[in-house]
Amino acid sequence: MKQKVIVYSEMPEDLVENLKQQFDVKYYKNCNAYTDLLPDLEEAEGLIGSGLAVDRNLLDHAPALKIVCNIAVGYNNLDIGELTKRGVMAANTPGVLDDTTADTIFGLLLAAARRFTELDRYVKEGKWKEPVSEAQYGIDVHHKTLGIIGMGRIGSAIAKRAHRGFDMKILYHNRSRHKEAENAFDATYCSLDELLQKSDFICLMTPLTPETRHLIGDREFRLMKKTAVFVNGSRGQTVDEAALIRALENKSILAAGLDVFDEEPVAADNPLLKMENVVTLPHIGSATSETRYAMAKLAAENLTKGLLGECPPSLINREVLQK
Ligand code: 8YV
Repeated sequence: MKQKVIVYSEMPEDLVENLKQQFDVKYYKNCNAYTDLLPDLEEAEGLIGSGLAVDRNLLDHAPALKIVCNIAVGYNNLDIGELTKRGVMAANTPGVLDDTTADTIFGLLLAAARRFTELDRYVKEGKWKEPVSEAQYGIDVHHKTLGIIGMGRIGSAIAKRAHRGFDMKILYHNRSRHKEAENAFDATYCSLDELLQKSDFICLMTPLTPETRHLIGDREFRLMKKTAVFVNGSRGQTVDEAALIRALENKSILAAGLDVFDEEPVAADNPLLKMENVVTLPHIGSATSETRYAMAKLAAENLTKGLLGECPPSLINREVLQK
């Protein structure tokens, strides 16, 4: 009998077909909570998709589960401790989205500095009646200082663009030193406070963990330059959003570029949506056809290998193999 697999997010049809050849696939294109999956959860050995909270509640209903595959690099939706305790493998999709996500984040940075979205509205609303003046000027990006919080794969891809393309000076803060980025992009390691004080642009790229929740709040915004542009490409909860709103209202920073929010989709009455100096995106870091396909393919490979008794290429909790 084929092993039962639940696909809980939309996935390219050819990849679903491949999975169907090997497994008994239950495809839920729209799933908001694990309770939607209850008809199949009891017997499921594999779970693949993005964003579903895989916690104790779900796991209590999934006693046969062997592997959970995120179609995402971030895995704050997975309770890794609980999965490992129960001997369930967890996998994500690192690497394949680095360049695409770095492009998005650098685009946000440029858009916020040069006021692209605000001035796009200005043109479309018929307000462009004469040559632009100081009122429409932005600030330069090239030759400025970029602070990257979280120098992982995506952070490094941002550093590469900034250093090689825009002649920027790179500061970074990370759990550990990143010698490759130091050598390749002349990146300088510094404390979080020093980075916040010295950077013209700040990109927050750290994964969401208990340690990074609300990493940036009132105190941190106060440390930033009044001319700083803050970009969040990690998770909404790494920032105290109320503090960000205060910082923008009090003009203690210049502008922000946000791909992620505390609540997603963002509520229509969120004050950030009314601010001209905030560029907002609907969490599209990795959202290109090519990259989303590559992520789904890697996740499917993780799933297949895991269920066939091989080591998934991007297994997160290697400890389960020792059990
Ligand atoms: C999306 C992401 O969360 O990979 C991640 O961690 O942030 C994004 O790519 C996800 O893949 C789609 O919902």
